[in-house]
Amino acid sequence: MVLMQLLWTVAICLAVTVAVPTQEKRVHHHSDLSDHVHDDTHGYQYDHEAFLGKEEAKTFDQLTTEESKERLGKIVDRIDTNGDGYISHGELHLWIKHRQRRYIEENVNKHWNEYDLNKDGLVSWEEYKNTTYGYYLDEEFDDVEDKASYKAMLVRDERRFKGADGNGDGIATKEEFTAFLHPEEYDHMKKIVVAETIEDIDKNGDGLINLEEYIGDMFNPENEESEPDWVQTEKKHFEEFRDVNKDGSLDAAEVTQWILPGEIDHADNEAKHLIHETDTDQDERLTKKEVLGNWNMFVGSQATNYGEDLTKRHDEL
Ligand SMILES: *[C@@H]1O[C@H](CO)[C@@H](O)[C@H](O)[C@H]1NC(C)=O
Ligand SMILES: [Ca+2]
Ligand SMILES: [Ca+2]
Repeated sequence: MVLMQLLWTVAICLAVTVAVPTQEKRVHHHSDLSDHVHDDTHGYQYDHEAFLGKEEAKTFDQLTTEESKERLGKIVDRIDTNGDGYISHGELHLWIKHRQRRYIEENVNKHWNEYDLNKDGLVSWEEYKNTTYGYYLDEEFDDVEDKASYKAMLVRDERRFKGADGNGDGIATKEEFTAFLHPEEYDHMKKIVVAETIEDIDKNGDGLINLEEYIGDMFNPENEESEPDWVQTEKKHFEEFRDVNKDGSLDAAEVTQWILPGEIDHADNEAKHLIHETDTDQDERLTKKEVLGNWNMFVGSQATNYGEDLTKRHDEL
């Protein structure tokens, strides 16, 4: 009995976890502050990467507790830009935002040299095209179906590249290339992100997403498979929330609201979180003493890593 119930629970959980990502996969969030799950009961890696940036967090992981605390103290002075001896929410928010920005930059830098073939510090459309599609567009690449889909992707990439390339000279600066790779971070690229999504889902080519197309993007019934409950929920969702003007289809404005919702500000949330966990006298700002008193939430060290390993091992049992 108990086992059956357990199996059922697992089955239901699986159904839910399968359902949510299909619908969610279209939604573009700002990149998160860390790839780690934010769960402080399992260690502070998320907080460390948010507070320090990914690379810097790794450096701290090699330090002793004393070194780590000492460097943290210096960082506190840097965050306190108005020098009043307190870290306000505004100061911490700005600091984390700058770290986040660096995270995106690091991501672009990782690929930059592959694309910048002639090493002139710029990436032309042709350089990008050759690097990404060179092989597939080659005469000898004769998988016709794949070739067609690569060609379609090429057309899409070219439009996105042109959108990111502000002055239209076919050559991207690093900033422009960042907009190309991370369009959801840039207001002027949002139209293109929406257009790409509509093209993916719009099967009859009218430039709108009707209910059938919307569901078809998430659910492909196999044979006689009966419709799962979450599909009903999604249909309701479409009618009640997504199709704001109730004309039966989603236009660009409605798709924008869906896939680029009023943004979650991860940096703001993280600043609030760190202050909430650290502010012992509850005056809503942090002194250096408070930060150092809760140092292992902000930065790592060899000592905290050891602790996290123990937690992991415990979980696996
Ligand atoms: C891209 O590839 C073509 C064909 O191989 C070549 O002629 C052209 O010079 C390449 N362009 C760049 C910028 O590498
Ligand atoms: Ca349509
Ligand atoms: Ca305080």
